[in-house]
Amino acid sequence: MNVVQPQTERELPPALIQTLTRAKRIVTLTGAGISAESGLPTFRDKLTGLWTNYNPAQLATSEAFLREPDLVWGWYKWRESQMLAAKPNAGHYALAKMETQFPRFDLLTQNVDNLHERAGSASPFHLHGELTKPRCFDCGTLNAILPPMISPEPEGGRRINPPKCTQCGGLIRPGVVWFGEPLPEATFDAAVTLADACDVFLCVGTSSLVHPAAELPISAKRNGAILCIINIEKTPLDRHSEFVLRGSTSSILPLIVNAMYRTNATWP
Ligand code: BJW
Ligand code: ZN
Repeated sequence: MNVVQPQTERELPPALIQTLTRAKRIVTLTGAGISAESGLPTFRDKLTGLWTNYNPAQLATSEAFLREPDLVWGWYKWRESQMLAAKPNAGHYALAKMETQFPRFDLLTQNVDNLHERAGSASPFHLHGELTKPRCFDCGTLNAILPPMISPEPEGGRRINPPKCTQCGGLIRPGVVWFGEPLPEATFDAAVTLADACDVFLCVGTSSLVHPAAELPISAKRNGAILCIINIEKTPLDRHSEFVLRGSTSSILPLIVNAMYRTNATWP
């Protein structure tokens, strides 16, 4: 485990840049930390995390939705309004750039905010769904008629009744994966295959506490990948990783891209 806090390109471990440049396949897994500097709260941060003020069991489970659908739908509408107002940051743009420069670069994300796409990433694998894709709780039909909520919502949301499914009358639910629910099967299977075949696995802005996503880097490592963590805090994966870069994704990812491709680009 090699822990560094790089402020400049020169402070990046040369062995990391060499490893990345030589890699045939790179897989990156992102979490809420990459969107934190776009103004979206993470989940578990002690001061600003979403779950400092809200109880996940009350909001991020199907039982909660069935018990109080208006509370849960309203909370997600508030989150959606935050996401629509947010802009991708330099970390998102750096990953989009890597994807265009690197022959085989796959992006797995636990985030539901679509900021990777808005930064130009072509087709990230959405392990925990997408907030912009609500669907029927009962029959799964995608709810295409809902316009995105762009009006600001009060902090924490308000009670809003979810719309009804036009096919079966069931409740429309947020398009995310809640605790106790399986991840989208084809997406997760593809993620496992990619993780197990990559040379380098980057874990970016995730606490690595939520399963089964947290198993992907471990599985990649078991299959011979080099692990690299980018995070402002320690994570349980650090001790398994060859490289631990301590710092914000919006500063470190651009440093890596500039070092790999010998550019001096500035990032929005
Ligand atoms: C920065 C930064 C900056 C900040 N720069 N860094 C095995 C063991 C134990 C438990 C389980 C297990 N297998 C399954 C479970 C149960 C459960 C689970 O994992 N529980 C654990 C919490 C203990 N998992 C599940 O229930 C999953 N389903 C499942 O396993 O189903 C099985 C099944 C099979 C067949 C039939 C039925 C069931 C589903 C998990 C779904 C997770 N959903 C959520 C909510 C999504 C919707 C929403 O947005 O509301 O997904 S939970 C939440 O956590 C969200 C995130 O995607 C996920 C991960 O969080 P993330 O992204 O890592 O955020 P944080 O806040 O934790 O961390 C942010 C990090 O960024 C921190 O490290 C900061 O330091 C860092 N950071 N700013 C760099 N600027
Ligand atoms: Zn339906």
